[in-house]
This record gives sequence, structure tokens and C-alpha cells, in this order.
Amino acid sequence: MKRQPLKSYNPPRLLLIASLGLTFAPMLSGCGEAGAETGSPIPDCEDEPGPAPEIDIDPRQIDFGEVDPAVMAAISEAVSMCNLGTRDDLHIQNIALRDANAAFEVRSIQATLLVPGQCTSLEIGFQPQAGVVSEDVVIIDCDDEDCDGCPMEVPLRGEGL
Ligand SMILES: [Ca+2]
Repeated sequence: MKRQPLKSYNPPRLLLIASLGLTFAPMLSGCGEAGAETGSPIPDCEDEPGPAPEIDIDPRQIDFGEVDPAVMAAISEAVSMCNLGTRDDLHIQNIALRDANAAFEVRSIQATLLVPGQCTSLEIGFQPQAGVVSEDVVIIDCDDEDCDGCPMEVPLRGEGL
């Protein structure tokens, strides 16, 4: 009638340890080490795109070079802005020139709301003046709240011959 006592408490403990190991493993391997193995420029966990809004801008500066106002009244370059996040929308909240230099103009933006993975284009115009080197900075503000370098700054430079 008497049942034999259960002997094996060890297997459950081993399972517990194994499950803890599985819980911690992704946290240890998901960040800088993985980036280094793949040659990715991602330096640490904070910069790895997650579900939250993640802004990415390219190029990070614009040099219009030497422009002859007699030949070219105005030229423009595009800045690409993307949301690298995987779940939340990114909102571009403000775009402005730091010094409001009249040689540069923020011409148009196609969208101010970027769903995950979406990019938009910002057009920056340059109107050269003869013999003048012009410099300014485009400042792009958004709701990427853990962004390291926000508001994003895109230095501009152009020279009128
Ligand atoms: Ca972010």
C-alpha cells in the first residue's frame, strides 16, 4: 500500500538552471558582440534598432562645392531620413536652419510620419552668391526619445565662384 517516495529532485533543478541559462543567453549575445562578428558599425546595445522609433539620416553633411552663380541660379541636394524601428511610428517634429542663412533653403519634405522601415526625403536648396562661402546647419528634431545625437544636425557648405 505504501508508495515509494519520489527520488528524483535533481532533474527539476537542472531544468531550472537550464531555463535560466536560456533566459540570459539572448541578453548577452544580442548586443555588441554580435555587431562585431558581422562587421556591423553598431557599437553597443543602445544603438541597435528596436521596436521604438529609430531615426537614421544620410548624408550627415552636405558640401555643395564651388558653384558659379552665372551658370547655376540654384541647386539642391536630398537628405534621406528613415525610421529603423520595428514597431512604432517616427514623427519628424521640426526642421530648421540654425543660422537661417539666406543662401540655404529647406525646400520640401515628403512625409513627417514614418512607419517602421519607411524613409522620406528632405530637399535642401543652395543659392550661390558670387565670391561668398556660405555655411549653416540643418537641425532635424523628431520623437526618437533614446536617440544619441538628436536633434540631428546636418552641416551645409557651399561656395559661390
Ligand atoms: Ca530610438
